[in-house]
This record gives sequence, C-alpha cells and structure tokens, in this order.
Amino acid sequence: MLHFSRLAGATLLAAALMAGTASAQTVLRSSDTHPDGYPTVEAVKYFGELVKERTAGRYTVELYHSAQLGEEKDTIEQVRSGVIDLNRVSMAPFNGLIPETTVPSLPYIFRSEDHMHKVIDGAVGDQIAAAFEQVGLVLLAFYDGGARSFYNSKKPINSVADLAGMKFRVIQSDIFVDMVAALGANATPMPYGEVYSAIETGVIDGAENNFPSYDTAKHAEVAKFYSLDEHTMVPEAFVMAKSSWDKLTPEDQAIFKAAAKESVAKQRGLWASKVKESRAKVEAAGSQITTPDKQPFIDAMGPVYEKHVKDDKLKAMVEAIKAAQ
Ligand code: GTR
Repeated sequence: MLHFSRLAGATLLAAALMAGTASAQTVLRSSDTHPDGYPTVEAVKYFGELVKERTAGRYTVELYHSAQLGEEKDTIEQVRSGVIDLNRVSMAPFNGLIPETTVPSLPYIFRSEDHMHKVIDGAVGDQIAAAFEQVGLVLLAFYDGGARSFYNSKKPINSVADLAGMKFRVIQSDIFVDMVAALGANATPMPYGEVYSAIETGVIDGAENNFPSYDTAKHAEVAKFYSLDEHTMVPEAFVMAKSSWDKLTPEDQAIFKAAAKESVAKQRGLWASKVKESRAKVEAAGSQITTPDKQPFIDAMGPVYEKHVKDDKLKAMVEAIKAAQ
C-alpha cells in the first residue's frame, strides 16, 4: 500500500513537471494574407527565429500565410480579441479604428520611400505605434509596403481623365474610396482574396497595389495595364494582441521588441529586391506599364485631405510629415 502510494505520488509529480514544461513553451500564432516567401512572411519568420533563440525555446511563432486564418479585416478582429497572437496586415484597414493610421495612408503624403522611412522611424511613427494600444494591440514593427498604383484589364492609364468611370477594387478603407472618387472613378472595397475573380469576371475593371502583390496574387494575369501613379505608400503593420503581450515578462518584452526591430532591417532588404523581381516578372509576362504625370493626381486630392484630416492632432501630424526632410 505504502509502495503504491509512493508510486502514485511520483506519477503525480512527473505529471505536474510535464505540465510545467508544457506551459512554459508558448506557441504564438501569426497571420499573413501573403504567400510563403513574400517579404512580410519572411520577416515574421525571422522574428520568430530570433525570439525562439533568445527565449531558449520558451516562445515559438507559428506562421499561417496565404490568409489561412482569414482575410485581413477578420484577422484584425481575431488578434484584437486574442484568438491569434500576432498579425501582419496593412495599416489601411485600421483607418476606421485608429485615427492616427489615416495619416500614413493619405495619398501622396510621402515624397519618397526615404521620406516615409524617416517619418515612421521618428516621432510620428512612435505616435502611430502608441495609438494601437487604444484597440488592444501592440505595434511591434512597421514594414515596407512600397507604393500602390492602379492596374486594370481595359486600357493603359496615362492621365486622371483616363480613369473616368472605371471600377476599382480598393483596400478596405474610406480614404481609398474617397481617393478614387476624387479621381472620377468608382471604388469597391473588398477582401484581397476576392480580387482576382472579380477582375476576371468583369465585376471590376481593376485594383490598386504594389508590384509584389500584383505579381504574387496573380492579378497581373487578368489586369495587364499597370499605371505607376504611386498614389499611396502605406506602411505594413506587425501587431501583437495586447493580452498576449501583457503575459510576457519585461525581459521577454525587450527580446520581442529587439527581434521585431531586427526583422525590419531584414524586411526592407527583402522588399527592395522583391519589387524589382516582381516588376521584371510581370513585364516579361506582358504587363504594360505606363508612367503618368503625378501632379494632376496630387492636385485632385484636396477633398480627401479635407474630409479625413479634420482634427488638430491629425493636422499636426500631416504638418510634421511635410516638414520632415
Ligand atoms: C498588400 C498588403 C496586404 C493587403 C493587400 C490588399 O499590399 O501587403 O496586407 O492589405 O495589399 O490590398 O488587401
């Protein structure tokens, strides 16, 4: 009897130890709409490797690419409620939720990629990052998303007038809807995964995105005319559920922050080469690229700024961006 209870005690102890070990290893699920190999996917994988190494395996990142966990709007809700821990999404679908994210999503707010980097690496970037806490998120990193331009299945676009009456899918943000309206065209916000067939079936004439998305989502197959109007340069956001973040010790939070920062440098390098690679690939496959004069596009954006930059806080952010050299 005594022997038996000793054994039972030992078994219980072993079970408790095992449970302890198991709970000390946390798997963090991360979502991305892009396919494996895309620069944002690779950057989050790199972040995961650094975190795993530096926490001696206590934290690992399980990445679900290709929208396996859902389209961006849905995954934003999932990460806000803590159903998933991490998410890499564009900043634009946050526009209705976090006012500060409207500023970097405004058309022609950045003069160049360098200008954009300076702004998001500086005080305005910190202000935008801090605002994510309002909706239960911690912004770990801004990644590059390049410039978005229009493409369509019908004709080359050489001027604002060429866009008249055309129908474009836009990312899910009112800024984009109003921007397209200001250019005399019609916008339909819809999830990324629905764009290919919407163009193919003629529900829309085209969409707008950077070269890597135009290429990897295969939109180039169904919309051959790409016009380099470069209307927005929206940074990508890599976020963590605040509920998951709050479970980390301050030491682990520092590890996560440093890993995210290092993944930014990695992503920027990958991004620059992917843009060139995708552009060359779509051109070789028959895409026709036009380069319209941007000034008339810029001049048409007044109503978008009037509608979306109303309060003093956002006005000050826009001014700070304009002043940044
Ligand atoms: C891409 C961005 C994605 C997604 C997509 C879209 O440029 O990286 O996160 O937002 O655009 O248009 O839906």
